[in-house]
Amino acid sequence: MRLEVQQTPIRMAILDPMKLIGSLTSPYVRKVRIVFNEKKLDVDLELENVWAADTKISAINPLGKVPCLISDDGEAIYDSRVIAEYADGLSPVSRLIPTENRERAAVKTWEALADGIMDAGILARLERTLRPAEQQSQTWYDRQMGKIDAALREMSEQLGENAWCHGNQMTLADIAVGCAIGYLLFRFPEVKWQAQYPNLDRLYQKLLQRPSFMETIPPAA
Ligand code: GSF
Repeated sequence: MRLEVQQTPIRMAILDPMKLIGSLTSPYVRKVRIVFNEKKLDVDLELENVWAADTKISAINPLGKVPCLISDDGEAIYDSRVIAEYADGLSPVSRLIPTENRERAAVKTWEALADGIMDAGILARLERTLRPAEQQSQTWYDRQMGKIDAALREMSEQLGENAWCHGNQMTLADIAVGCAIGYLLFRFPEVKWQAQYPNLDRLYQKLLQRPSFMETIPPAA
């Protein structure tokens, strides 16, 4: 009997490595860099100044914002919440978002709250840095700072004496919260959240023990 050896052609897709477009000062970029690090996934960071006149960011993200991930198939993935979820699904290592629907929503609500601090902080900062002095609105600035105060209070209440924001291990909730309060330290040192909310400070100090957080502290200046 003749043995037929079936030859199946081996097809290998040539994929480029994933690339993350971002800056070292953006808290959203920090969040996704930490996610990649915790997931033990390699991603090259390509620095882009979205405020520079010659930025090419809108060629890949029409919203002109970072972070933007170029996946290995060459497609753009944004924004930071989508990138974080995508990265979490790439590997089973260190699950950061629970699969169970209600728990997933809880972790993503933490993320929305933390991102909301970044959103408000950035709006408040742009009001002071980009807008000419005579056009600046104190009411608008105070409105954004009020959101930051309310979100910090909520985070502190929700965290209470728990070790982590959700469940009994680190999740995307803790990463997002860490990036939001780290951003306040960086851009709004006058907001005294550490003294006001010692439990948030305890969480932040614990997160700083991790290389993923240590290595992504925004550069001074
Ligand atoms: C926000 C990204 C963002 O505002 C996300 O990725 O989660 N919802 C988005 N990025 C800022 C950089 S930063 O201040 O962190 C950005 O790219 N701004 C440029 C612009 O034109 O708004």
